[in-house]
Amino acid sequence: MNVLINSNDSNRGVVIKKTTNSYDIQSGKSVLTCTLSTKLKYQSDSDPVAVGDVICWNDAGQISEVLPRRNQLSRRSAVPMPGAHAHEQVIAANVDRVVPVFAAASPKPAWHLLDRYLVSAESADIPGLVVITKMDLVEGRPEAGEIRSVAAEYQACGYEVILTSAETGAGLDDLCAALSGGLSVFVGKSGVGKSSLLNAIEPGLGLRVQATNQITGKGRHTTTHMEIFQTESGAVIVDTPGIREFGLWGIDQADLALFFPEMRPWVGKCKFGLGCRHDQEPGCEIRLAVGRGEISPYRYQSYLKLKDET
Ligand SMILES: Nc1nc2c(ncn2[C@@H]2O[C@H](COP(=O)(O)OP(=O)(O)OP(=O)(O)O)[C@@H](O)[C@H]2O)c(=O)[nH]1
Ligand SMILES: [Mg+2]
Ligand SMILES: [Zn+2]
Repeated sequence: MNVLINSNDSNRGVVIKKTTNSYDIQSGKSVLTCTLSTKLKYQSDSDPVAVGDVICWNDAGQISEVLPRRNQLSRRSAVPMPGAHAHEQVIAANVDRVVPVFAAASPKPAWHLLDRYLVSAESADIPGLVVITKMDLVEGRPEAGEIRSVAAEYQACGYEVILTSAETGAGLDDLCAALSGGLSVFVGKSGVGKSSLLNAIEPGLGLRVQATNQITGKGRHTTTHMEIFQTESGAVIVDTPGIREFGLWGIDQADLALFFPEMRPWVGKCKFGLGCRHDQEPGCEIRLAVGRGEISPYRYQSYLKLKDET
């Protein structure tokens, strides 16, 4: 398994589970629980260790070193109280695939989050794979058509989109195939069905799932920690707790269009070259491409919205 390959040294392993102040480390076939060394704890104001990290531990069973990361999927942390500083929250390290999960219904898809996940993945140079699950809830209804057109829109941008149902098993073979090799991170709002998909792929896992609120369709924040699971089919997947908001972190406004793959070919070709923010500037090739129908107006609006946040 890719992520666990480098874990054979005697005091080196991969973080496979993270709860408050405690980390499970897989090293070879064994798993041990570590805390953070004082040095690491006070090194930064955010947690220096994420699932997927390769770490070394000391004789006291504390993580003493985090090896350099290949990449990391981050978001802007929610600010706990007014006046507090936002910081980078690393969701997972050494990631091969970011998998935004949406429910076709219950909860209603919050599509505005999709471009946030994908832009964050692109900025870390991690491929994205879009999953829309609970398709059984909409088959034969008008919502199914709407979902297929959203799927087509993202496929046109070069993303693989898989429609599934943990209930009927539809799409699970395709999903397993797409997840094979490397570390995949499921991200999405609470209740969209992330843990249910894992259970459907690997029934032995028996992860806790919980019905969404019948009136609001909102999830109940059932999964409360990050954990990596390996499946018989060869997938290694991080199940994450439902995320309410996903703020962009560390993305420069000048680079944002590069993280929309369909806009990338035009970057630098506008009248104002790399100085163009692709908004009201004359001679903007991206806006012209939107006008010609080569870039989706929906994605372009999403770009403008995210630009104002960076
Ligand atoms: N009809 C239907 N229901 C599903 C499907 N997948 C999940 N559910 C239901 O949706 C509810 C929420 O599923 P979970 O797997 O707990 O969702 P989650 O994304 O892990 O939620 P958090 O752990 O809170 O982030 C449960 O009642 C599941 O049974 C599906 O494909 N079809
Ligand atoms: Mg869950
Ligand atoms: Zn431009």
